[in-house]
Amino acid sequence: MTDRPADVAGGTPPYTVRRSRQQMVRDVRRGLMSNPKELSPKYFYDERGSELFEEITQLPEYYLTRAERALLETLIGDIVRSAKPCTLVELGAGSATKTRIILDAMRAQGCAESYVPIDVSRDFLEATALQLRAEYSDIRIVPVVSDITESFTLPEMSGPVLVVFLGSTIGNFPREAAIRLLAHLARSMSPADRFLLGADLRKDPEVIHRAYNDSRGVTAAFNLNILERLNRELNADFPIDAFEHQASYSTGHHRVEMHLVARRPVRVMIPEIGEISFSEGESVRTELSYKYDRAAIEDLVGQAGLKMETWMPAEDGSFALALARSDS
Ligand code: SAH
Ligand code: AVI
Repeated sequence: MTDRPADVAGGTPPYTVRRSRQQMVRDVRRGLMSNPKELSPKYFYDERGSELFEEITQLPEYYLTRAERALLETLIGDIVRSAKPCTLVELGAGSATKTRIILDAMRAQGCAESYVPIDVSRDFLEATALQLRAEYSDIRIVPVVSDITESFTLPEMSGPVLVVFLGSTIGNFPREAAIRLLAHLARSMSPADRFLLGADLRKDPEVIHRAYNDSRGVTAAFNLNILERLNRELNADFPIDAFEHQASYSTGHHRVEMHLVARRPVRVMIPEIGEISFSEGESVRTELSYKYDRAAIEDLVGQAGLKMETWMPAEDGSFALALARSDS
């Protein structure tokens, strides 16, 4: 990779923790004071939220993770043989569970020097890095704590680099933000680097609906945890039982829209922000999750200055991997 962006990611913990808290106060103030109210999905992922997401990935209704894992297991050998990466960079790495499939394939191919997981969830990322260092003592594990919507610095790495963005996390960013993020990435890629994207595909709306409304209520707990996090970290006093999880699929927008809806009129105090009122039935939008087809992904990567080389859909059409390179 070349021409790396200038801002420093990570930094010394006390400074970045303070800075990210201030950022959180600013984001929450702006989101809860706007009409309609919203909160950024990046605030789902404190330690509890990251654990709940891991639980979601194992739910029978949440097909995304299983579908992507199956694709990786089948296709990663060919991808690694053609891209010949020595470094793996992963955006929104989380627990990096599927990443092991890629690291194993790189090792088998004979070059697996470094793994750079990037995630906004500091504690979870550090735990992931620790675990991976134990499992892959021969690979340099260099975690970067950063919001991928902002510019971030990558450590010195030997190329070629394979950048992966799995789990269809791209879908949690509206089109313009997704293009900006990918364009930023594209500018830092050398001709030999490759980008591998996991994307959830458009399908029977009922199947998508069930994936975001599971029978065990784990997705509801994941959604509500964002309010619990505001109580824990900002000393807010959200009465959690006054809010209800809602997720619906919009076929027009090709996206799941996830909300927390007030069951009754609620007044909440957030000391650094002030009082926020919710009328009965008023909602906070917490997440969008876009679903794609080949043309939509080709357009997205194209707009970002990348060129799609290979489109790899699952046989049942549930999920796809797309391999792209820089178009310059
Ligand atoms: N890649 C994993 C995890 C997906 S969950 C998988 O495929 O299963 C989404 C991950 O993206 C979480 O770990 C979350 O902390 C991270 N994330 C969400 N928004 C982010 C942002 N703006 N910047 C960096 N990481 C982000
Ligand atoms: C991380 N991301 C791709 C998940 C999704 O499916 O949009 C987050 C999630 N939200 C509800 N369930 C899972």
